[in-house]
Amino acid sequence: MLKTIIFLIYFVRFCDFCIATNSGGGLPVLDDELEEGPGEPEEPSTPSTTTTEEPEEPGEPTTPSTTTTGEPEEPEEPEEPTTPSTTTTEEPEEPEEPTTPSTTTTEEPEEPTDSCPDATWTLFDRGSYSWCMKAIVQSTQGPTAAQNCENFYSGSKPSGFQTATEVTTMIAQAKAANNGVDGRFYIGAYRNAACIGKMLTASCTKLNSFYWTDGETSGTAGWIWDGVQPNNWNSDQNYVYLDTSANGMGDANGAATYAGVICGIKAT
Ligand SMILES: [Ca+2]
Repeated sequence: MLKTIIFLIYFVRFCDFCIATNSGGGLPVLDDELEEGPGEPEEPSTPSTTTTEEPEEPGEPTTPSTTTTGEPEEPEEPEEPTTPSTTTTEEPEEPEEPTTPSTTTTEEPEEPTDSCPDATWTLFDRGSYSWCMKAIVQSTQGPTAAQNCENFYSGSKPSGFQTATEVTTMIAQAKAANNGVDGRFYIGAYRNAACIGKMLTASCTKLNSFYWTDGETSGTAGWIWDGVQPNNWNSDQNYVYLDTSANGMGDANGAATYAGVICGIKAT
């Protein structure tokens, strides 16, 4: 019975189908059903990302370009230490040259600032020291001249002459001290033992027959002799005088009395 019913239903539907088909009416029912039917579930659209997400084939390991580009680079040589600059900075500064000029200046002997006993003495710069001279007008013989200096000013002695200038200067001073009258003044000189009793010879000359007795004067520049002097008249002239009229010196016997003595002393 059930089968019969199913058959009938099927038949009816089939018949309708046939009718519809035969009448050329198409398949409205079927279409409706098809249209009304639930759409086929859309195929899950394969996400386009799939392709993108497709894991990239792992590329060949990118061999470092350096490898392919060529020979392996040689390891860089260590930079050489920049010796030049180092040398420059480390170069010791040259010591400054000593300023010799100023040093020389300071080492120069100072100009004499010493003074004489008083203004009547004449000051002479002898380089390493200063020397004072004064013409003492007091009649004297040779042997007593030294005592006259000491009596006049303690420590002074008959003076020698370091330079020709000292000679000419003291000639003028002596004459002035003697009121402008020329005269002879004993000085600090005495005949050398080797030349006593001798005239001028090859070994006893104008420059070595006598020596300076004041203990300070040196050299031969002060030996300014007058004319034929020293002539050692009678072979006993061992003293020396300064003659203001002759502008030079002469030797004499110490027994002769003269106008005075030229005294000298170191400036202080
Ligand atoms: Ca003489």
